[in-house]
Amino acid sequence: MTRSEHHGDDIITLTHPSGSTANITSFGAQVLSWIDAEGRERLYLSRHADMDGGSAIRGGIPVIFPQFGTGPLPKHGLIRTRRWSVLKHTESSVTLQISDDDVTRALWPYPFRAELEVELTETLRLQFSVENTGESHFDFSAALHNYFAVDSVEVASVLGLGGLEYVDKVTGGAQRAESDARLQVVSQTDRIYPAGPRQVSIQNAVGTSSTAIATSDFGDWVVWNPWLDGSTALADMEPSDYRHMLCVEAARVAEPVRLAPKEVWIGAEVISVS
Ligand code: TA6
Repeated sequence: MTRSEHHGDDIITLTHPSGSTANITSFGAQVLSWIDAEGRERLYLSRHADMDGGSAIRGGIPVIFPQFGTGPLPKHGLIRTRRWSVLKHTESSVTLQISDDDVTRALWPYPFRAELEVELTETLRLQFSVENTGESHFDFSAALHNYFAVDSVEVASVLGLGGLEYVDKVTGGAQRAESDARLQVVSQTDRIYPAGPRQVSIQNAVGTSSTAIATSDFGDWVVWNPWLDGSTALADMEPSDYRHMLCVEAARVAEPVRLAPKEVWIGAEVISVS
């Protein structure tokens, strides 16, 4: 069964008069594809991704909540592997929602309601919101784990993180400073940049075009590429595909958010091409 046949009923397609399109699955409310107005795919999706709803989908834009990375909960939290429901759907936008249930409460005892709005204009805009529907506060981390398509990771570079301190997860969490204005990924890379700038971009992402990500809510940035050894170790990724993807993620991980009862937290990102 091919991916599209399997998820045929489940894929929500957004279209825009410019000719751009986006596909979203209700499994994890994950954006799987964004084709720009020039017909170029801007997101990476592994051809070996598990699309059967059994595990996380490798690629697109996984939504991470309430835990980023490893910890007491399943890696990257609870909602990237759950089915969401569609609240609203127009030609160019969709809003999906998910709430706590027996499965989430067995792992994390907090009532919540989360929404993801995906809007296709000249840009792709994602707005993630979380409401605390319980009686006590909770703390959470969150991220939009963007897997961007790059023609070649050796040619692409990340602009906007120069001079910043980062946590280097590849060397066990060492604190380092980014010395170059332009980050060239040349080996396994897994970094958290706390309190980064509003916008970061990938230069020469697809051809000579750049992919830019802007957010004023998330605050932190994560840059990840598994390189050859890391991608070889992943069952759901072609080893050589590390060359064709680069994760640049809008994240809130350095300082978790504390959400009081009835409070809502909103984190949005706008992805554009230039
Ligand atoms: O965002 C980077 C990261 O946390 C890496 O440490 C790497 O493990 C990646 O996410 C992918 O995680 P996954 O659970 O999807 O294999």
